[in-house]
Amino acid sequence: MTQQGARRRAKLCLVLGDQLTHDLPAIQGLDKSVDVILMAEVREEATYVKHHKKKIAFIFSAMRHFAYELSGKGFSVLYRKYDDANNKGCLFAEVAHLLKTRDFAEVILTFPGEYRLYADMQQWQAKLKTRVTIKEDTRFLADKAFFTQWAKGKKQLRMEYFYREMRKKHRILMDAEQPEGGKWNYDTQNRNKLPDEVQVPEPDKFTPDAITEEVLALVDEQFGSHFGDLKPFSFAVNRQQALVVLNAFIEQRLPNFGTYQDAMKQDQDWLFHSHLSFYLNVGLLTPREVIKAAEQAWYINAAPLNAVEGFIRQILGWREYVRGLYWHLMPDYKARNYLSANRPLPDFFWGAKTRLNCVSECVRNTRQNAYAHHIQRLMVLGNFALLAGIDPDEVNQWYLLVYADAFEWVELPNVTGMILFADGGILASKPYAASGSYINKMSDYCKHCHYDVKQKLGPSACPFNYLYWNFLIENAEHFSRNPRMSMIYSILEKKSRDDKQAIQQQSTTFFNEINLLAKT
Ligand code: FAD
Ligand code: DLZ
Ligand code: SF4
Repeated sequence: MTQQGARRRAKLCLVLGDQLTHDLPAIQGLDKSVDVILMAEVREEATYVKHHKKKIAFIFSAMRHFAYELSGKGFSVLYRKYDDANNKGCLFAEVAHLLKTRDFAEVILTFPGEYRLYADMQQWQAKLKTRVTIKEDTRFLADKAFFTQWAKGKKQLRMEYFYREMRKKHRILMDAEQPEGGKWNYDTQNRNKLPDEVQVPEPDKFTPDAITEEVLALVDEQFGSHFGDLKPFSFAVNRQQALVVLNAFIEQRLPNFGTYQDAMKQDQDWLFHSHLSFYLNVGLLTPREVIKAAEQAWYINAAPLNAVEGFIRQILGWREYVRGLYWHLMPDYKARNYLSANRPLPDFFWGAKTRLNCVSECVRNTRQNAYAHHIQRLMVLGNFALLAGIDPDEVNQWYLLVYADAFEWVELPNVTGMILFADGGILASKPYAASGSYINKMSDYCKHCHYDVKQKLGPSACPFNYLYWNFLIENAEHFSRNPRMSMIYSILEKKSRDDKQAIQQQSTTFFNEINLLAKT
């Protein structure tokens, strides 16, 4: 009852699958006695790309657990399951249907994570003939206006400088006006291979409860043609479990996070990474609490500065930066293809056999877990997509659907900007291109490979070796004058014409046979 004694007209609050946070802006200020929260599992969100089965199961199960928690707190929650007979198939239709059946004064939303949905939501008020309010998503530490202000007048938008501003603004790892330890960045200490004798802690696994089991059966039935293994399923699906993962990371993995951040190892899918991106991106954890937990570990001497700074940089720096960049540059950003790359994605990205052991391992990890760690995404799969000149649309679609942490605000800048250089250098000052020797330096993959990483040309040569030089030759017009690439182009200059021709010939043969090789 309002002060006047009359019941005020209800608000309808829509909570999306990646907005599972109790103090979400749209939920704050709701009146439990009148307002209604709607959550809906819908075909449009589950199939606009054919998400990995595990990703759909994770999101649906986390949504259902969150809806129960909201009900337990006294909210009136309407939850539409995917297989409800009345399911309308898309978020707009679910909202429109409710407005027809009940009287609502306003629809309240939190800013979505993808431009396509934001563009759609901007039409809702006119179409629904009801006030629609979209609230800023305050779970991020940099709002869109802050990023725009920072970007204003800058020719280059480098993450490192944004990150320093964020450290100062939020007073993270700061000693008065100086960075703790005297340096902003400790990456030079973070490039070690993982020695055999170092034991990697087992990641936390959660046994599916009745809610998750029901979702697993649903996903098995409805999304059988989607990529990826549904089982075993052991993700955290509620905040309490996500906090267990966070605490275990801080205690068991964070101390080694920095040192082995770039390492890769055969059959080791999780290493010393945090595996928190799933939970951060759907809202079960907030970036603030994760950053604070890591910072605290340094202050109590539970983890070294290279690890803590390196980890915090990923969240306070990269995560906030890519989101800022996304909203600053969309929708044009999505259409970028600076290098005019146009090859189709090879079959082995979908699990067909390949002799490239590093690629095969990273795709296996991705298929089984809907996860791969950063260096696998960047320096194996991403590096291959860059060197092979794969069409950015195809690469973006693949990354968006295969990873359980993938939403366009974070996926697109990492693919278009970081791995493909398709934005022409807005995100990166030079392409992350590398030959087989980088992969050999950071992993043991080459030991298990059909190819020989030491050979540059010939049938046994590691394809990354000749594809790397081929990439530099083919894209000389774009990169030969880049000061950060002058050394590598001077080495290329010294190669004979015959050598360059041989590199190009073997690369052409490789591309011609790319899907045939997969079958042998
Ligand atoms: P950790 O290595 O433990 O890092 C800690 C946290 O830092 C992550 O949980 C994540 O929140 C953040 N982070 C680290 N690197 C980045 C980055 N480059 N951009 C944004 N946040 C970062 N991350 C996603 O969350 N979703 C994606 O769809 C996604 N797509 C990617 C695509 C490509 C091509 C590349 C190169 C990277 C992508 N990343 C993406 C970034 C990064 O690979 C993942 O965040 C990370 O592997 C998740 O595992 P983790 O939680 O164990 O990360
Ligand atoms: C990813 C996803 C999936 C698979 N399914 C749903 C869904 O059924 N209902 C929903 O509200 N959200 C889902 N999501 C998350 C949305 O796609 C996500 O909110 C938007 O892409 C914006 O980031
Ligand atoms: Fe990958 Fe080349 Fe090493 Fe094989 S030899 S694992 S293809 S880098």
